[in-house]
Amino acid sequence: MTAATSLEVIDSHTGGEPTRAVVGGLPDLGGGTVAERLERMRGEHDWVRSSVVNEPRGADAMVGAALVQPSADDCDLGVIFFNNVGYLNMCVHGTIGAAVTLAHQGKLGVGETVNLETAVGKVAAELVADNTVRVSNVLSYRSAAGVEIDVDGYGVVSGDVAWGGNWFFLVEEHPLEVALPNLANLENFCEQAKRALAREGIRGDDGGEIDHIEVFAPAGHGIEADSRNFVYCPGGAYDRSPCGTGTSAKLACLHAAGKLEPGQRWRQASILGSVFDGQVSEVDGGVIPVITGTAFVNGQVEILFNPQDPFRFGITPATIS
Ligand code: PYC
Repeated sequence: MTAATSLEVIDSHTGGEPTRAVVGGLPDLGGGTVAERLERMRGEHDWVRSSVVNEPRGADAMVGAALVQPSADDCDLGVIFFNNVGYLNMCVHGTIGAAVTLAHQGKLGVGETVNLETAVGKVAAELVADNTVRVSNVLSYRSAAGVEIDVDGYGVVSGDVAWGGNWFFLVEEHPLEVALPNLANLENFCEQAKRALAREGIRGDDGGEIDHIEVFAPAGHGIEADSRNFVYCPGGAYDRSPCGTGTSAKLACLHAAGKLEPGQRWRQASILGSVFDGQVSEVDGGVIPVITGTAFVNGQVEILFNPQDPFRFGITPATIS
């Protein structure tokens, strides 16, 4: 492990969901694509992830965004996303957070766009107004419709499998109230659904684990939106935002079902009532979702590593086993 001195981070939240951008102090992750450097970070420098997002400094819902040099000529920056248990392919709320972080640093002005290399392709983030960012995401598509799984405690449930930069299982019909007071039941349902997918060998069509579960309800509560969701993330935290990759997966499913025209607006509310505005354009093999959301920088921290602190690299299962 590289001797850690300090890491510079800037905190933001996108519709209530935190992003901690690492803007200085990263160890040398070597060359290659962002996907290759993500694997190097996972294999050799996972202490960065656990120090930044795990307790005692972080929280389960926090997503990290390590800003690195891009390898692609048409990108301005690279970004590696991570969470409390591992690495994310892509994260739209984190991209929105990264863009307002760049604005806070004076590196992105209103009307300007930053092209970002992620582990799964190029995305573009335009600062359309102070704190408002429009993200053009990776190609998204529905890979299977009406997939039935047997969820412990709930019986047979049908949902769609879709890619929006991460793999999602999207459930419209379920017995749950999609509201914060029902959090424990929502989490239990989603965890059981995730286990059922694994048990029944249902994966994304590239063999990837379906590690995000998304359930929907009418927006309700006086919220101006087309739908409200609850998104259960790998690691057991729920997304406080409407989840941009999850919204992308939803848009891809709506489009595939003939329920969303190119350019038609879809407003996706989160369990907290924060809203992402989405629309798609058609491309070969699916759609390019464009998601607009709002984020605020709310902290700037230097992470310190006292050699006498047993939890300086964050609390992980390895710390306590
Ligand atoms: O906004 O794409 C997203 C996201 C993924 C996981 C948490 N947020």
